Amino acid sequence: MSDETKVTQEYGGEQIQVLEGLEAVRMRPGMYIGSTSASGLHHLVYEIVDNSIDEALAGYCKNITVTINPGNSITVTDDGRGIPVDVQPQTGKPALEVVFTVLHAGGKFGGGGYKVAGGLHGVGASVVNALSQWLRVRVHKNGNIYEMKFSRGDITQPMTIVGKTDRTGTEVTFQPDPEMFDTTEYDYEILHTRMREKAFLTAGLTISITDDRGEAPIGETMCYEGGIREFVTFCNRNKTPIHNDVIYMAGAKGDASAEIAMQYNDGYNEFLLSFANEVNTPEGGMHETGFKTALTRVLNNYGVKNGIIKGDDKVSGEDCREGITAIISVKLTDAQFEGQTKAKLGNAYIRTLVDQVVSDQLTTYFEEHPATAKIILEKAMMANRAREAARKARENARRKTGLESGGMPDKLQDCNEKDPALCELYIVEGDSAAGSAIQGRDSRFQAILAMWGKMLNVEKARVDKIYGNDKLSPLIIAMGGGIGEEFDIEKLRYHKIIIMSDADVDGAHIRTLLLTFFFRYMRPLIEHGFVYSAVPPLYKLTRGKTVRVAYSDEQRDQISAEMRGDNPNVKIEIQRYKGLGEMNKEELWETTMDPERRTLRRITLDDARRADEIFNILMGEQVEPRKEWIERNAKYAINIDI
Ligand code: TSJ
Repeated sequence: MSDETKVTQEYGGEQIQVLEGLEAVRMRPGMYIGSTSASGLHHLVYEIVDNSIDEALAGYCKNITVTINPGNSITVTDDGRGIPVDVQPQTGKPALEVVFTVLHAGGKFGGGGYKVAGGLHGVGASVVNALSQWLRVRVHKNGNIYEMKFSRGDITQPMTIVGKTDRTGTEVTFQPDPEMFDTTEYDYEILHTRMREKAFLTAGLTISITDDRGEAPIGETMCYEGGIREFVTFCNRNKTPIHNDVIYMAGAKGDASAEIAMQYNDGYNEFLLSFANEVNTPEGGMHETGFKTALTRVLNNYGVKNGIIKGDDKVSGEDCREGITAIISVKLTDAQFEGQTKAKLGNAYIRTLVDQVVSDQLTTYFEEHPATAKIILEKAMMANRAREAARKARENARRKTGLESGGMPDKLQDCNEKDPALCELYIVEGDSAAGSAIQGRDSRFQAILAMWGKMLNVEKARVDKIYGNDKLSPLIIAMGGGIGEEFDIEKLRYHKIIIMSDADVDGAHIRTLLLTFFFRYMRPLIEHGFVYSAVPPLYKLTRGKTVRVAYSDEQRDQISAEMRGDNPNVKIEIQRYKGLGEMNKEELWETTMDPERRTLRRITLDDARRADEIFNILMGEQVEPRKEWIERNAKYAINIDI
């Protein structure tokens, strides 16, 4: 297909789509899968699996398998009806071929339409095909096994019958193209977590995931008859619930439906996960707003009506969500995803639907379960009192220390520039690295905050304790935007917050803690893309007077070959940096801090959520999940004092 190929095709009799060649995908892969980093690589799997899940939602598929094969190819199978193979009158080609070779205009990230359950199938298949070194599809249908093969989107084997079968279903195997991705190594944990999420969201569907790359296969078969109720139980698995039941609410209006499951634990964090058409909406939107408003209203109404809340002692939204674990899942045919990352649901009528469902059913639930209602309300009132006391204490502390007038912590070496958009805050672990960073930085716009020692266990702390914590309060004061519901991005003093820590166990520890802290108490910071991880080099290569650095093993080998040139016997000295502290100030500036030469990795909400999850497991009260996690992740295990 040439670059100019543009075909117009009728879809479902009404939806006109402009179709273009798959070259567009290889030209700008980020437009179609978000990025070419690990996240984009994993996205390929979701695009394929989503098709099988649509088949399950349409009622035709009960089992899905996902396998990571040796060499990092992926196989997805289902027992659905099988992709149609008949020749389409409009194109003169088998539907199967069209699914894999024709791009539907504007991918998910290009602002195009969104597929709905039972609607447009195969939307992502051509994108995955274009970005695969090779891809093979087999369809079991009409008693035959149909097979077709591709390479980088081009057909290498037209549709062929390769055998007989007595079942129906689809099987796709693809090898991501190394020319297109920064990395082609799949992370089992990431896929496992995502598939588990999909299994929770589609009650009764069985999804198996297997990693066949190691000596022995690992994997899990997941099926949850209880759907999102079981999802809540799972999320609370290393917490202590304060009431037995998971509260479940559901309702529908027209084509739209909403389901909510929730349960409170004895902690202080809010854990809310929301989905629209089984797609996670980390930035929330109308469904979350509807839930929050209704929850606050129901609790206050119940409290006033039953004499638990007296006078003006109303509880706030944040009070009502202390210690809550809630899953909100909505389905709708015209989902509008908003925000830069299309992570926020915009349809206003969904707010009304969720609000109504929660108002009616939670009120009824409380009337039928007064003991549970009392426990929940008392928790919210306790949160309210603590917050009030904390606010007073904070005001006093501010007056005493003169923080109001802009006093900055000792541990901060600030920059001269005052415009937050130009300012960077490096959070540096350890004394010696902080020393080099202070000397090596460009003090016009780079500030350094040194952090060390074990941080507070945020899991067990309420907002008031966090302000009082001697490790975190310098950070909060230096950043200037406050925390929790008070967090104000306008007051932030730096628009780049850069975590600079070693690539070792302690570095991973501090990164996990900081990301968890940002995720819980300054989430908009991550949503705005203000948080980064510095990427220090791993190796220093020296040949005579020439010095270069490498950030990975592959790069080390490549640079060493370049430096050697045609001269096989020349000595190239390779030194492994053990930590930031080993670099002198010039090296640190040149490799890690100079905006012209450094690499920064932007932290996504997904990264932060994963940190939060690891944190929960490592700091939680339950021993089993921690043991399991450490066993599974032995090679990256974070050595933490627990
Ligand atoms: F992504 C993909 F297209 F490659 C893909 C699609 C991959 C995998 C693993 C499965 C699927 C897929 C597609 N599973 N099931 C289906 N079903 C259909 O495409 C289908 C089947 C029958 C009918 C019908 O109206 O008879 C309609 C459709 C859309």
